[in-house]
Amino acid sequence: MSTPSPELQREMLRQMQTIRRFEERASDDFRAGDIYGVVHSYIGEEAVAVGVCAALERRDQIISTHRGHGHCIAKGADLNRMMAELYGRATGYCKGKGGSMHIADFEIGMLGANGIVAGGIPIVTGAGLAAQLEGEGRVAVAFFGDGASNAGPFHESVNIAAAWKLPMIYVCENNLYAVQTPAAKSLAQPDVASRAAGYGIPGVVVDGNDVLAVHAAATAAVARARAGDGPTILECKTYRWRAHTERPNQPDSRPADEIAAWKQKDPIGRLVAHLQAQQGQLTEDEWQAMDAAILAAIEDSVAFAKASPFPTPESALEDVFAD
Ligand SMILES: Cc1ncc(C[n+]2csc(CCOP(=O)(O)OP(=O)(O)O)c2C)c(N)n1
Ligand SMILES: [Mg+2]
Repeated sequence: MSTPSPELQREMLRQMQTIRRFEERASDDFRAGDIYGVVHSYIGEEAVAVGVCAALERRDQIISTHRGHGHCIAKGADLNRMMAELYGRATGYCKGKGGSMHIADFEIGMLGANGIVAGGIPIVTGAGLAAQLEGEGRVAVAFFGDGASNAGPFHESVNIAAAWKLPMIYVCENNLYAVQTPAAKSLAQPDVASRAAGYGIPGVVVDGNDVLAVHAAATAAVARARAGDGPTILECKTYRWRAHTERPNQPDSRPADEIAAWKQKDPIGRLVAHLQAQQGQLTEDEWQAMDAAILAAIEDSVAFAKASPFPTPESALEDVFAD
């Protein structure tokens, strides 16, 4: 397993903690009524987005899901524009008209979140085809859940990507549930990655709460895609700590002891412990300072959002591409 440099490990820690602090604030502000639409928290799953995106270059492209803030942050999105979008302000990524599930930033290769389960997978497979036709070695990555893996667009996309050897990585975030439905009740086989055999491509299962393991597996899949050898299914076993959405009445029937057990496998705590166990790589003071800087950046993003205007009523008819 390739081990990333201490600098890259600290950067991955910083990104995971940024996602966690962003999500904590987004949940609080949504419950306070300051954020519109809905918020799906990525807390507990941070190692997947960060481990995969750390294996990518800026020019590589990703697509996200309804639970998309983590992917945006890991690909380098601007926190101010993200928070402003959640706050429905004109300075947001979609000028305040999209909200949490529609953040995109083509400049950094983030092709968008998507409120349609499995809806992003064919879109980013098209990006993989474009990358192949351009021939410059870019790769494309689909993030999607265990629930999405049971939808037709997943199978159609993987089939054509395998047949045409597209430079794709299909990253399944298997957090064991689709809303309230346990994966054990909806998947014919426990591992989504085992389906890769049906398409003649590699299927890899990895501990999705171990950012170093995710990064190593993603690095291998990216190398394969860049070399023209085609797609990989990378299944990351993980867990969301919070209910499906942040709505106050959101049901959550998952067993309390199961939630508690997964919190013991905290991806952030694990990397902190790993770095601190190696002399000089992260002192307690450095970790506290890193967290304080992240909290300050989140606070700044909220101040930016609150100081920004709402979109004008007339702007509702701008940026409309069909009527
Ligand atoms: C086509 C479609 N069907 C149903 C829904 C409602 N829905 C939103 S999220 C979700 C579950 C998705 O589960 P999974 O893919 O495992 O992602 P997770 O929420 O666990 O990250 C469902 C059914 C939807 N948004 N789109
Ligand atoms: Mg799921």
